[in-house]
Amino acid sequence: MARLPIAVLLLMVLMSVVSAGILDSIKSVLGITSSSTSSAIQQDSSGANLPNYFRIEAELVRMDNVGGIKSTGGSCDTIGQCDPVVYAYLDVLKPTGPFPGSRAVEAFPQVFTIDDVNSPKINTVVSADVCNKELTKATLRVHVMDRNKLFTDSLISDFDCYVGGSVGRNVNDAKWANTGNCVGKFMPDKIKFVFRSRIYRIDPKLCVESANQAPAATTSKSIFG
Ligand SMILES: [Ca+2]
Repeated sequence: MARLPIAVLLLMVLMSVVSAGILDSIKSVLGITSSSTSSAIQQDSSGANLPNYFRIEAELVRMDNVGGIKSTGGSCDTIGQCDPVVYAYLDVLKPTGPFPGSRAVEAFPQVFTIDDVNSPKINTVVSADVCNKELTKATLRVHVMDRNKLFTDSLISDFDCYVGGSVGRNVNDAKWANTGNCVGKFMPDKIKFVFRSRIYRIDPKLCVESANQAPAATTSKSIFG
């Protein structure tokens, strides 16, 4: 007599496991569907029970500015091409907020500079760690100025680049997402910025959250660059 309830119990457990599996499959299908229209970061199910220590890397690939213009639409320079100075950081604190996100523009690190090239290949990687926290979104913030020797630098444009894709289990498992266009804030039809990103789990001992913290605001630059 005692065997029957146990058998029923086992059957119920089995059915609940199967239905949970189906539910997960449905959720996963829905997740894949939504990722095609947004840039939400997709957590891998295999890492769901691992501690939340992540590294995000974003490569600033290139800027396309064939016309050599600045944010106002005018030419960067009367003679020659633009002299881009690129400042950028990965925003994991206020990724959905408006530009410039969690840091003041003055506190963006300079990551690249070149003279007399309107559309430079940049190929520079910036990274940020998320330590012991949920990771759902990240945004690469980019601020590009035209350097001028005699006068103040002029704004070329600002960009928000939405990081998405799957999370690698470790650096070897991490795959670069396809390159994508950032959202330009000025002359978006004429000045474009291309980036790509990858995300992977890291050893908690390697996680350096201070890299995400906004440094103290720097004093304004000399008007004669
Ligand atoms: Ca210039």
